Amino acid sequence: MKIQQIDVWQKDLPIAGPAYKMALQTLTALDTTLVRITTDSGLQGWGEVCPLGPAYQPQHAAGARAAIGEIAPHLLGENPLLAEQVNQRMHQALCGSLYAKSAIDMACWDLAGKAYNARVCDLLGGAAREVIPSYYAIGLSSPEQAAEVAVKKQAEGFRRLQLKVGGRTLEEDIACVRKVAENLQPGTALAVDANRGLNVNDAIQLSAACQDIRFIFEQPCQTYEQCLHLRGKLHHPLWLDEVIEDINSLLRAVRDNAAEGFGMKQSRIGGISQMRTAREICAVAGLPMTCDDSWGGDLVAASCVHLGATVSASLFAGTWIAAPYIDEHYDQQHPVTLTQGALQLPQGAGLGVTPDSVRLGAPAMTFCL
Ligand code: 0XW
Ligand code: MG
Repeated sequence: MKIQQIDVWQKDLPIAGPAYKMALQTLTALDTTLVRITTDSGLQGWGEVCPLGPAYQPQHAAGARAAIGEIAPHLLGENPLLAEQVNQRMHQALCGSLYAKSAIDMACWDLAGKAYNARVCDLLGGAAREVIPSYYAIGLSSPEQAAEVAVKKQAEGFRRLQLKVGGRTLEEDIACVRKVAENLQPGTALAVDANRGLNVNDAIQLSAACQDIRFIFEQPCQTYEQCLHLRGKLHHPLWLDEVIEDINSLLRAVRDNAAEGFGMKQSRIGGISQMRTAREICAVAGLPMTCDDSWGGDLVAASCVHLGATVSASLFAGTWIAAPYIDEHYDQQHPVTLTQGALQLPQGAGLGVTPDSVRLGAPAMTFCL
């Protein structure tokens, strides 16, 4: 099998409802990139990458398309079923830009599923579950608003909530954590996620002020070193997210005993192939993880659900998807949707989601043999 053609689409993803507010970013719309690989056998595989705006991490939508444009000509004629070889060719064509490469990697896994008539989760070792627990991220808001969302989302079936903090006074953060905690049902887990928005002092003080409340403290400070400095000074398990930029940084964090868990975003580390490695590292280290991404539509969502399905129950903390903030589905017949706070594994070969290319319109770029 050979890659015959690579098509690339740009698509706007306006946020349905209020802006998505985190410590260092407020978002009202996202810009996503869809990739379709067509092979000489006629099979097609799809991928997607959607950075969380241009300032969240060293990734941005136009950069993803530019990187894919640099890489694509070097992939024509390659066998997409040889994922490792495709990744090596991508690294030979372009250094870095793992997020952009994740869309190509995803399309190769989608293709492999179609070629072997298997779901991506089955190619990854099999699904430990067919219904994958999700979690809901409560954006920066007042204590009352955050508590209201917490009550509503638990009523919808979510059993893990992530509360955004940071980028405001410590008192506001403490008040929000306490108010949400008062409204947690027994069995609902809480993650307090600063998205790097706290300094070391405030992180220590927030943990101390809320030491009577059970939560995991996710990515409190800007840098790996600042988070490492917190070790032994917090009253809560520390999870890392944004600073885990690739497999090597995950290995370093495990070696340094830097965290009790990880908020993993598949595009940041390079896609499904890399997330499979991250899953194995976390399993060996006995450290829990989420299977998320920064943003994205049905393709990203399906990829995260397939990955989440394969993480062992004792180490799986949930799969977040952006669907609650997106008004449309790429594949009307097989949308990836939330039900009772959980996600149904897409059925069908590969990702189980096939965007309607007619609705997408003309590709922004096409590369062909
Ligand atoms: C909640 N997420 C997985 C979605 C947003 O991209 C932020 C992210 C996080 O946990 O930081
Ligand atoms: Mg996070």
